[in-house]
Amino acid sequence: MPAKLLILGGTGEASALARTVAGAGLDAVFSYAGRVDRPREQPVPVRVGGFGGADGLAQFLRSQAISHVVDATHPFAAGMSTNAVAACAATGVRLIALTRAPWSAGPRDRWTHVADIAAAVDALAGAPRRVFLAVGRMHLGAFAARSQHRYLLRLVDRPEALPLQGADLVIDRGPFSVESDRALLQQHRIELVVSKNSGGTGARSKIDAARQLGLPVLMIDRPVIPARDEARTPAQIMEWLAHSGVNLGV
Ligand code: 3Y8
Ligand code: NAP
Repeated sequence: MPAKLLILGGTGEASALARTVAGAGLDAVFSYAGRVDRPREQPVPVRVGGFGGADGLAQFLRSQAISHVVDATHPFAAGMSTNAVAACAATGVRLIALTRAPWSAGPRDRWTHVADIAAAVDALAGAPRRVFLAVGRMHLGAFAARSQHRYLLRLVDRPEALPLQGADLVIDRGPFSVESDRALLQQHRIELVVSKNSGGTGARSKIDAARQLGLPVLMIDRPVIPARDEARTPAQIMEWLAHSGVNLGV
């Protein structure tokens, strides 16, 4: 049976894999959740929107004759990744994750690790500070409980409404640069950076800029995801495909 890949996307690594897969002439479909207005174009066919839970994904795998799933979603996309494990187990479709190692603090980093978004909110008790809340849009509501701070937010799309009053807003999508993030932190006189431990390179510039400026970082650890095979690079994914019988024509 010819190979047909489903790439669960939405990260820089997923886009790099799509370029490799297109270059190898493999039949693939790239999937976005539909979170942002204009997601990046891809060199393979794209579908946008949820599947309808694990059962909906299993149905998609069957109806589209998907032979392999590469879960290249973000480490905080725990719902999608959990559904991928369940749907692939139910259908017997091969699954691997393309995921990046967590960041770890270096000697000059001033990190405080917290377990999740709720723990980050708890950790923001205390005197008012100027906080760069760089966790995106979906969990902003949780931080309304800590309205004593002055927040700088960076979002991909301009929102209709914000759950945080008086926040400063930057509309931008990564990847970002250390120089521009350092300037942003200085311009807004930021005293604390709140970040997900996303790993990879596309979101790390604010962490490097914080280190250069000697700023503390509240680092949110990743959610737990069910066990699955994992790879770190598109090349390892291509090896995995070759080992599972896909003819890469080389
Ligand atoms: C829709 C699709 C590529 C992928 C680029 C990566 C890097 C730039 C850095 C900051 C942190 C944040 C956020 C971030 C980064 C990459 C990558 C990454 C962080 C796009 C994209 C989609 C999304 C969804 C969006 C979330 C939000 C999170 C912004 C595309 C641009 C904060 C995560 O408004 C919303 O609803 C946004 C939602 C999930 C987290 C949140 O809770 O708000 N990403 N980001 C995907 C879909 O529809 O399936 O256009 O590329 C992808 C990228 N965002 O190909 O170059 O690989 O991670 N994305 C975090 O890491 O903390 C920004 O500002 O410093
Ligand atoms: P999530 O909470 O794990 O998933 C919630 C639901 O969104 C899933 O159950 C699924 O709906 C749908 N979904 C998520 N990713 C999808 C995809 N790639 N294709 C089709 N449907 C998808 O996911 P999330 O954290 O909102 O992330 C959404 C997207 O943004 C993903 O592509 C992810 O890679 C990207 N992203 C997320 C973050 C982050 O911080 N969370 C950062 C950067 C990029 P159904 O149950 O209906 O199938």
